[in-house]
Amino acid sequence: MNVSLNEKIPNNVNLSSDRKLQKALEAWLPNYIAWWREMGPEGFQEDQVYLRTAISVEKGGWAHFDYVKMPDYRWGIFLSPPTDGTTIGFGDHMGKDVWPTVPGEFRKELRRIIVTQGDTEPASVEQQRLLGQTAPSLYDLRNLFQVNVEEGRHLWAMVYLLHSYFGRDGREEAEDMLIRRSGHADSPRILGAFNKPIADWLAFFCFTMYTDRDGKYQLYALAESAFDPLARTTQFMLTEEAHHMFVGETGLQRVIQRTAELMKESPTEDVRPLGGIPLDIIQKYISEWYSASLDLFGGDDSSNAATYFAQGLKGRYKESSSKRYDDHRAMDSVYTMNIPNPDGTLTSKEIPLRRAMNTVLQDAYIEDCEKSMEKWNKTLAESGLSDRLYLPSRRFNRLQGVYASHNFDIHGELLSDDVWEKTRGDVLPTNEDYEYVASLMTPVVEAGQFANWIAPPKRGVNSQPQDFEYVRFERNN
Ligand code: BYC
Ligand code: FE
Ligand code: FE
Repeated sequence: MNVSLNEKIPNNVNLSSDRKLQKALEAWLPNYIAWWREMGPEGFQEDQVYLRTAISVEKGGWAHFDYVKMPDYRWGIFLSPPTDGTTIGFGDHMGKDVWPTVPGEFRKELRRIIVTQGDTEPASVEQQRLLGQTAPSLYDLRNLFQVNVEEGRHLWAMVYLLHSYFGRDGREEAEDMLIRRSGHADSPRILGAFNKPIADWLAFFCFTMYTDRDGKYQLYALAESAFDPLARTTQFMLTEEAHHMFVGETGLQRVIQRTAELMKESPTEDVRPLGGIPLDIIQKYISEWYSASLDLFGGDDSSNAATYFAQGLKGRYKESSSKRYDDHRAMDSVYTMNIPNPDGTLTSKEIPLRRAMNTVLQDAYIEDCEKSMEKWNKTLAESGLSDRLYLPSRRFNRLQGVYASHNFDIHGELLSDDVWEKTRGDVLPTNEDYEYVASLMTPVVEAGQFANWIAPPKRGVNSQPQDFEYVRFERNN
């Protein structure tokens, strides 16, 4: 597949052959850069960062590492190569050829999915824009910026689809992507978790662990879409996404490891006097971001989800690329779900499988989250501690879906409003918890040094040594 790296917008979609599209995207480019300068990492725009850039889509060969100033990052448009004779793998049109363009009858749904996906990408950059100022090391600072520039590229990926296939409406949607703001009272981002502040690095690791991981599952669900350009765009995004989850999972692992070390050093296992983050605060942050991320799957019983599946727009996790599912029409099956009655008691109900597709995707996500939890608990066990971390019940602290109607505790038991209000500070971070974590967030900018509350990583980026200068400060400090 032909890769053009020297054009204004690097791409492998032969952009120069479509003058009108190229002009439209080149007109959007300066608006994007203006947004990046205003809402991207604050205070680091002139520094040299050791970043990987996508330069091709071949397996293993796409990541190029070098120093770059973030506003000069080569945000490109890359789709995985087409495969001949691909057919639709699920839903009502199964077996027919995939669509190279958007069929008129599915335009509205596809636009909505692409806009919702696209909106999350700049949102996360906005949420993380101040974190550079308190990074626990140059290694972590660089990883933050890597995640940020790649989320910027994911926005490009969705904007390319909007510009190419949705005409004037698409161009307007692309403009709006740069107008909404995370947490803004009048024009917020679309989904809940993308309007929450990410105020400290523990929240950042939870976000990349749990919220980026929702991204992984949503992208997998789109990676086999009947709309082929969407499928191939999301396939390539998934190669970058893997790093975001690495940052989250290993970030939390390093915090937990350091806390375990400090607990062993402390006569009372209290890590506060030693400047560590207590396990119960780590647990509360996990519970907060895990439950907020479960909300991103949408309604548990959803007619939208049924429509998307029927039309072949959105499948399950590795729908037909794995052996997970053998019935790709999902017409006659049911999914059994515990649904709250008006009084909050639960009744087991069967709902048509297609309507439960958000929950089925969420099941795969939860399985994945449990694996990371096991790894972290192994770290605690190996340190000789009996404490364990856990994932709360999927009913806990929900704002979307069937469980949003009542309060459920971490075990999934019903709570009255009164008891919930009295006990929420035991299971979710309090202002004091946030303040304590904030008090530890002093920046560490010497190469090879790490803040006291986090263990160093096992290895450097791209096999670089531990004391590698991942960020070269160019400004006059
Ligand atoms: N907050 O049928 P329903 C990522 C709305 S993350 C606010 O229940 P549906 C990333 C919904 O819009 C992945 N509103 O849900 C991670 C609808 O509103 P309207 C992002 C919510 O449509 C980190 C109503 O509730 N990608 O990439 O089946 C860093 C009822 O809809 C929420 C996608 O999400 C919420 N949490 O499913 C960077 C994929 N949940 O229309 C990036 C594209 C639901 O009635 N999106 N609502 O006003 C979708 O596939 C679906 O829209 C959803 C919702 C899964 C989000
Ligand atoms: Fe992304
Ligand atoms: Fe991501």
